[in-house]
Amino acid sequence: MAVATSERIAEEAGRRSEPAPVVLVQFPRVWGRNPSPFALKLETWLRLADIPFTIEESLRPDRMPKGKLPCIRDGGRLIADSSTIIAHLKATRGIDPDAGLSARQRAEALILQRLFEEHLYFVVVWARWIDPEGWETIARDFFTRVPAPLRPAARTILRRRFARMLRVQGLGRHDRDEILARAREDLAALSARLGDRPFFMGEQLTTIDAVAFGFLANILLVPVEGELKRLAQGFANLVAFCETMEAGIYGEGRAEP
Ligand SMILES: N[C@@H](CCC(=O)N[C@@H](CS)C(=O)NCC(=O)O)C(=O)O
Repeated sequence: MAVATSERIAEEAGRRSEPAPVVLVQFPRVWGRNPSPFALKLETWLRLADIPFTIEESLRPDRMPKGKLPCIRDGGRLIADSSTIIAHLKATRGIDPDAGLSARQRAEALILQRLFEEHLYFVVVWARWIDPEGWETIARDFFTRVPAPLRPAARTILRRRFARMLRVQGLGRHDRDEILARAREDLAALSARLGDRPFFMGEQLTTIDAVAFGFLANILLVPVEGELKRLAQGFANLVAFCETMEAGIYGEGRAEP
């Protein structure tokens, strides 16, 4: 019967049709990779989950649902927050790199994620925007899209904004040595947790490795010189982890979106 046949064809086509690629909305890359640890985390996760995506560059986090980047556009929806986005993609694409983890490993991954996102992140912000050595690079490289006459004002406004943010968050109330001591503790804990295994959960590449790469690559693989980078370089396994991730996920032969 003609109708039944065309219905069957439509049904079959529907089953086969892939969802449109996700659009990753993020700040433009600087130094060849995303300078936002959260955006680099998400881009790394999309690559490790093998989810097709395209990139839309934005300098307007204020136009996003939560006033921050990254976001994604997926089937007409604009979704904010790297972790919310990963949960959404796991649910809608049926892809979960963490499926093999035990309840205890999931708990450990969450604790590690909080260390990266709720503490080390602020150390990175301090090392870039406040510490004079890092600020030199940021002042030079982060404002190239701002018209030259506006650059000095843009630098002052943004640097003040980050100083205020760090004060409200709390890290900015410590002196340089105290901040660096805390950074050293974070890095030592991460290094001890990674040990001699290739990935944070062992042999298996999971979401926490995308989180870790987003942050560690933004310390170790970027030209922001300073004590934070020198401290991190003292942990050979963290350096090796970054190099393995970089080669495996972004290396030669991996297509750019
Ligand atoms: N929880 C968010 C954090 C994102 C975030 O902090 N993004 C920063 C850049 S690293 C941002 O957009 N800041 C812009 C602003 O605060 O105006 C996530 O996981 O995506």
